[in-house]
Amino acid sequence: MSEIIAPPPLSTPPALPPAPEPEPKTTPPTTYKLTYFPVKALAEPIRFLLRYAGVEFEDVGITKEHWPEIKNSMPFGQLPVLEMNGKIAHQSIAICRYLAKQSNLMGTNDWENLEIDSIVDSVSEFRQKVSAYFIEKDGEIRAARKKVLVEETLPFYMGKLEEAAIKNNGYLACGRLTWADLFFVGLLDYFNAALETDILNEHPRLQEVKRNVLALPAINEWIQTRPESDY
Ligand SMILES: N[C@@H](CCC(=O)N[C@@H](CS)C(=O)NCC(=O)O)C(=O)O
Repeated sequence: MSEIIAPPPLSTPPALPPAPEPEPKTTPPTTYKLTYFPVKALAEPIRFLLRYAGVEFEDVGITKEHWPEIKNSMPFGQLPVLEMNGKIAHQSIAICRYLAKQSNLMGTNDWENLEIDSIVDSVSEFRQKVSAYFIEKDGEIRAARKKVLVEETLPFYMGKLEEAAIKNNGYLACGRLTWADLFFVGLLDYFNAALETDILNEHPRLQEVKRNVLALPAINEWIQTRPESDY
């Protein structure tokens, strides 16, 4: 009988190098480019919302001279527009609402969102009446429009908004901070410049709305560092 030769002991196979970790799937951050004229006006609520969301954005100010060259390339021939990763959005209120959704500044149900939208639409309605005066070139028409604005339109809208601020405890809707507050306060410099007065003078609860918004750290920092402009 032949001698059974035991097989050599199995040596422990060398440890395989660890499988490479799968590349983490990171979505590149959205790039934001806001295009408007070099003023606050309709773009300022958008800037407030971008700052509140803590995102960096390119802020492009088109001069009056340059505007005719690019007007026709804009979705509805107007500014502001916000480009997000190259996709272009227009209509300032729609843009604000979109940004508010990313920042938890919406209502918590359809009724609350209706409340917010109603305030924003009322502020926008007032803004359009102010603009109709502000952009008018004819001196007589301008004077007539200003008289109506100062004596009727302004007290009416500010009175109604003051009531909203009383009801909502220093905010304009839902009893807490929403994008309606940032929208309104973002437009205040434009209103004050156009009407040459502090439109909140006689409205203490609207002054509180303003204080509440300006006390937000991101907005406060923006106000300190934003470029100077007339309105
Ligand atoms: N409803 C639009 C209004 C935009 C608008 O009126 N834009 C003005 C400047 S505030 C404009 O682009 N004017 C130049 C033009 O119409 O050629 C919005 O809210 O974005």
